[in-house]
Amino acid sequence: MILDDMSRSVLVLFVIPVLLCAWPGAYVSAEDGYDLWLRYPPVGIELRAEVASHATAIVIPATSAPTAETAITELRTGLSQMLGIDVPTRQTIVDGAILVGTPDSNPLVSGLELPLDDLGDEGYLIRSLQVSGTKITVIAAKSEVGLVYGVFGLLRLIQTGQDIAALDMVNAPKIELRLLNHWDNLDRHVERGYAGQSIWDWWRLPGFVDPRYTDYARANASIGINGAVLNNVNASAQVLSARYIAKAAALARVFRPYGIKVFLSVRFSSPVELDGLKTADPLNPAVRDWWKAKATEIYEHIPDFGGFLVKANSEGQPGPQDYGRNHADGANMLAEALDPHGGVVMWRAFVYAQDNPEDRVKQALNEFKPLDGEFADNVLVQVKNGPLDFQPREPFSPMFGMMPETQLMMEFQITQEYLGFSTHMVYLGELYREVLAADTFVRGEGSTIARVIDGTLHGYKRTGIAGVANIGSDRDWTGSIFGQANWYAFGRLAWNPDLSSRQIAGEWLKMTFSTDPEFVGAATEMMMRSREAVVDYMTPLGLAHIMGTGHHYGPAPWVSDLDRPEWNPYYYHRADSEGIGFDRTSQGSNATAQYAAPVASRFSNLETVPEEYLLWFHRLSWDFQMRSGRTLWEELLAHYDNGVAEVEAMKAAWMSLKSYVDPGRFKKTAQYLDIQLEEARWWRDACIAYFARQSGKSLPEGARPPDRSLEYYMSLEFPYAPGN
Ligand code: GCW
Repeated sequence: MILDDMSRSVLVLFVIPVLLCAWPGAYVSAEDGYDLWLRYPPVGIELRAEVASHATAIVIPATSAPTAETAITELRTGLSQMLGIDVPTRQTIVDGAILVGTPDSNPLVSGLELPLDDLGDEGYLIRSLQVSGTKITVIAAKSEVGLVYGVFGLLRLIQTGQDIAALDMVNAPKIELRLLNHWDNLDRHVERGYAGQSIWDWWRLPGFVDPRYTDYARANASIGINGAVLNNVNASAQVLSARYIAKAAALARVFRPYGIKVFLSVRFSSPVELDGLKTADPLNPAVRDWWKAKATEIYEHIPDFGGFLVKANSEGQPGPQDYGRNHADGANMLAEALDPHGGVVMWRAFVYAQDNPEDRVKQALNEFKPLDGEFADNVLVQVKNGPLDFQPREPFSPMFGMMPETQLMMEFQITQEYLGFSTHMVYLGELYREVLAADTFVRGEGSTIARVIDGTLHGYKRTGIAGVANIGSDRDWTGSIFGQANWYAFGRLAWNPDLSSRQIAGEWLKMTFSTDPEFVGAATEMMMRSREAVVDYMTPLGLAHIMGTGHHYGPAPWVSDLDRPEWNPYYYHRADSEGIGFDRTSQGSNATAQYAAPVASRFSNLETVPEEYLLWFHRLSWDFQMRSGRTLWEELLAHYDNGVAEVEAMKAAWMSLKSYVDPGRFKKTAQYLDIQLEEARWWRDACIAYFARQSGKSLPEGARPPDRSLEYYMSLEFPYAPGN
């Protein structure tokens, strides 16, 4: 049958969607997770007419700049798919139209005299209005990228089934730099990546521009992410060669209309490695000139280049200390090169040294505190959320709040290096919120981490937050369906660190699967308990860093023979017949003294320390009486058991939701939960077997003994674990 264009559009836009909606068991195409939270399934029949009456047309000027064009295309795509009609664009207002524009680009918008002053460069306003008797919805912003965010904001309301008849909202990001950090190497291996290879096909760039880059940009823009550091912080100097700058420029061209800037991780010794300079000493004039020329070269190709991320004098990376200089000398030299072009330097604070006998968790603040106030205005110091390294749970890093003269930005990890890789369901919205809501007390009560990093506590001019990406070449982007929720939650919290993690989980579920309240309720519960579950079956009561050496997969609390003391799990728990835990009170390493007095005293005092941090700060006998009345040994077991039971409950919850989820995504998640359950049991059994041996304690009455011997668990090896 040959269809003319008209009939074809009728079929595609009206008939097929209607048929599909009338047949509940059908899916538009096999779902494989590629579409993330931007699937735009047809709006339920009961809401469709209502939504359609507020989306009769999109009103835009005759010509628009590329970023506004992005906003319009996204709005049209989303609405047309959800409503099953082709929503037209036009230049004049009609009843039920959506007017999209900035006052500068559209007189219809400026004529409305909307209160846009407080929206900043990226915020938006959405309002339902009557204009001379015609009802319209306006999406307005001062800048075009604000329109992109506004469009995704309106689409989200529709996707999550909210009423759009009487809208009046303003929304602006609280943090300026909202970035993904890709730990992607130029050979496409992703350090700590569990979702396949790097999505950057470096070799074929810039000639071949994979359409996937556009989808990446769309997904990020839809949650407010506005920058991407393309390459690993363990950086190759090559990324600054002319060849690679051209490749990065090709990506920047794709991202630009979505408001996303490109950043690069740079290797401090690049002048030596790329151009044979004798030194990379930051105070050497030839070195300074080299970086200035390099910055100029980059900006010629990428005029809106964001800046550099630097890991220096950390885990073997070169840095200013190789030349007797300090972190500020290094950062400021790069900052000087970028400043004329508007770029920033993000200098990482993840430093600790093998030859430093000091407690590892104290080293970063010790090293950076004397430099407070020394960093240039376009430098941000990027701090991991905890003082150790992305554990299932850590207390917040004491750097937050303690360096008021330095612009600190947050580094979260989205990829699950220490949390079971992509096969464990762990909703990190909970972890992020726990950190952001933590109170540093540095300026009295309410001095939360969120207020440190949004700049309000210390009056920062520049603010930022970064998430180490969990994205790779897998079809579903993150190696698992529920891993997408962590990317989503990171973006939403980067935009507004005060959002509730429960609300974000609900939003994501509705957009990703179904708006059915039964589904959303049960699946939200499952996600919300998943983070505590992983803490319980891996590192309860403040334990940390007891994962397998190198790959960090599975339990290995017994490791105690590595050269670097602080790489040994034993360093962190010190379990023996006397007790367990790391004494960080004034009797021990005194790490507690790095926090503001009220926090220090809360953590130091056994009466007040939160039990979830108990063994992080205290070393206690196995018979120590816990608040539950159990001994510490019994309590530890109870947590391990609870972790396993929680995964069992998560699995059961998921199985009960089968009718709401398409077969592909359902089955994948179910299989992953089986893996998670098996591994939760492995974690429990291996840790219990080991701690029983160290303590000399037998298992309490009724406790299930480990399935295998400790020797068996200790003998396991994982030579091909990914991400290593
Ligand atoms: O978490 C550790 C990882 C390293 C990583 C390092 C860092 C990129 O095990 O793989 O290196 O932290 O954050 O620099």
